[in-house]
Amino acid sequence: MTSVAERVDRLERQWAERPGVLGWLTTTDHKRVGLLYFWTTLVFFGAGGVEALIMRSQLIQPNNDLVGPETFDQLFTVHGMTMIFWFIIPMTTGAFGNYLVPLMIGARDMAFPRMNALSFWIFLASGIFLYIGLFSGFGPDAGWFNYVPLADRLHDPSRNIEFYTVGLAFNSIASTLTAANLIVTILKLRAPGMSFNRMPLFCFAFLAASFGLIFALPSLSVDLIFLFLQRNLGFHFFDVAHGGSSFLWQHLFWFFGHPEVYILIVPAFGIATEIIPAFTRRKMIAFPLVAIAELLVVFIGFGVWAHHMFATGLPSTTLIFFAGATSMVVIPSTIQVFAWCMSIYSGRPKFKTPLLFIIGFIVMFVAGGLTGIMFLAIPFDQQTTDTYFVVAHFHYIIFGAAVFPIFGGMYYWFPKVTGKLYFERPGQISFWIIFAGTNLLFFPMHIVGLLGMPRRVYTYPGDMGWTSYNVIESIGGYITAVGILALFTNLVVSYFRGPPAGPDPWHGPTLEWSVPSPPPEYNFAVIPTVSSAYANWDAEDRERDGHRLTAGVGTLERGHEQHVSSLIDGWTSEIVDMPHSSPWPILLALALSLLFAMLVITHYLFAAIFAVVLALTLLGWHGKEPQEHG
Ligand code: HEM
Ligand SMILES: [Cu+2]
Repeated sequence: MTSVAERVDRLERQWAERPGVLGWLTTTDHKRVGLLYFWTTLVFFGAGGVEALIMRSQLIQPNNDLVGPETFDQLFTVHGMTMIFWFIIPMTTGAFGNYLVPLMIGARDMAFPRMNALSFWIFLASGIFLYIGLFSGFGPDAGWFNYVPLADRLHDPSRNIEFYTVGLAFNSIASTLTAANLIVTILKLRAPGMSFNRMPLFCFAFLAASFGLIFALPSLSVDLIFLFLQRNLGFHFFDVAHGGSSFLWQHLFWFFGHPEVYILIVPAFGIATEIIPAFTRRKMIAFPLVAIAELLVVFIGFGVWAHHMFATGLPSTTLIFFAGATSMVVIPSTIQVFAWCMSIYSGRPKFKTPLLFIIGFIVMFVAGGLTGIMFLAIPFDQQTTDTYFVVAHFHYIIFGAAVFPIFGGMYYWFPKVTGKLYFERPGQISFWIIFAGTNLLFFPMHIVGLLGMPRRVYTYPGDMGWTSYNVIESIGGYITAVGILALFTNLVVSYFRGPPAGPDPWHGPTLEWSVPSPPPEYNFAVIPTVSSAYANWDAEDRERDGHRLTAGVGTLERGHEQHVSSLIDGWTSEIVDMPHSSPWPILLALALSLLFAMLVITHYLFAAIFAVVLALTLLGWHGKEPQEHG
């Protein structure tokens, strides 16, 4: 009779990866890929934050000359791009999604482990790309939505916009791969018994965001390709003088751009629906409604894009339609706000740091949502579009409804990822500093916007009545920076000095709390069986796992094995052998980076050569993997 210790030992040997740096360069383990995303997106968050603080330092007083207009243009453009494409989306889908989704559904890995690693290396390369552009003075400088004709060759003759088009197209490949991986993993690798109505709300949120990415990114990619062809090969897609239309850029961009803002915040909703039950000791109110609302927000988000074009002269019937469609988004959003609030109110809340960040998120999201509703009034939008009122609105929504849950999630899953507890008191202090700082920073922007201050101005005259608001905003920015530094200092110190956490310090509702902290490479010694969306609270099921492990039922220990489940009911339909760590993902990303680099400098011959190298690498990828383990 094989003992449990022998089974666990066998699993550890089968799932162990190479040691050292080589292990990280060839890893396909979802947890390691998740951590690579986590650390890399934090670096980009830092870069985006520094850009923001330079802008706030420039704007702290009128007629300032800390930076000039061209530099300021690059700062706000790269800041916006970085925060959206290189911080929030890869942090939620790439870091949180990769690390947690397989653990929450009871799987051993993501559906496509090598593709997962590939998505990370492409993401990293695309970010290095963008910052080579910025540091060489060719940073994108026409704003994050890059309108033509401002961004065409005539008005922006240098390479800046090539770093925009090629950089974003490159980044989109990584997001598409991650989204496809999350969708297949959530639909096909769930633990036995995990039917849809027993799947955590976190997974519904990531499923919704992933479908959003799959359907939105093609519109952006087509737009980017059209602009690259117009700027470099004489096409006329957006060139009005030759029958093109600058409206085409805006329609294609916002058909992507508006769903994008929900793709930014819906995963964060998922984080909230994990933290609230854990710290209120009760299940989420209206579970099915919240699950549907998470999917509906993204779905409706595809039908509202022209609300970004209320001041472009579109026919009023069109404007009224899009204003009406936009108002529908309020319904699924409000369902979620009520469910979060009523679950906290009717539970036994413990106001620990993760829950504080979720309460801060609800406050900021509602504040940002209310100004969003104001834009439905078309004349109001036509008055305030391109002013600081808009900048205030989207920072409340994005910083409030995405970054706050991300910070809360960092604190909540810190014990799971590190095996250590963080220091609670400094945690709460970091929350209050960030909460006060962001409101001091972003709230006055509403007022100075209503007073007529346009966005994207690198300076302003002293007699407009805007100065005091800008001073407050900048001080708020510095305080926010101090709060964020306090947060990371606390986590780093806790990593080295924190008390041991054990597998389940919060008695969390989902399966990641049923495995050791940090989780072993094979995740589960025995594939758990599930009978509710709060599987870790189902003590009988967890006890049965122990018996099944002893008996060797569901341990899948014959190789690098993973169960595959039926789509709706989540019953196991087959067992597959998963690929293991591999050099091909990083090699493929390298070949792709060289191809894109040649496109930026429009060296088409070399681009063609690297396209051949890329094809050869793909052939290698589909060949036999070098054997690693007995
Ligand atoms: C850390 C705190 C932050 C500060 C101090 C800050 C500050 C700023 C400032 C001053 C601008 C330029 C406004 C203008 O001149 O038009 C800006 C623009 C922008 N910010 Fe932030 N921001 C912060 C965080 C974020 C985050 C977390 C996001 C997340 C996505 C974000 C997204 C954007 C976008 C999209 C723009 C518009 C860029 C454009 O006009 O093209 N910001 N931000
Ligand atoms: Cu929108």
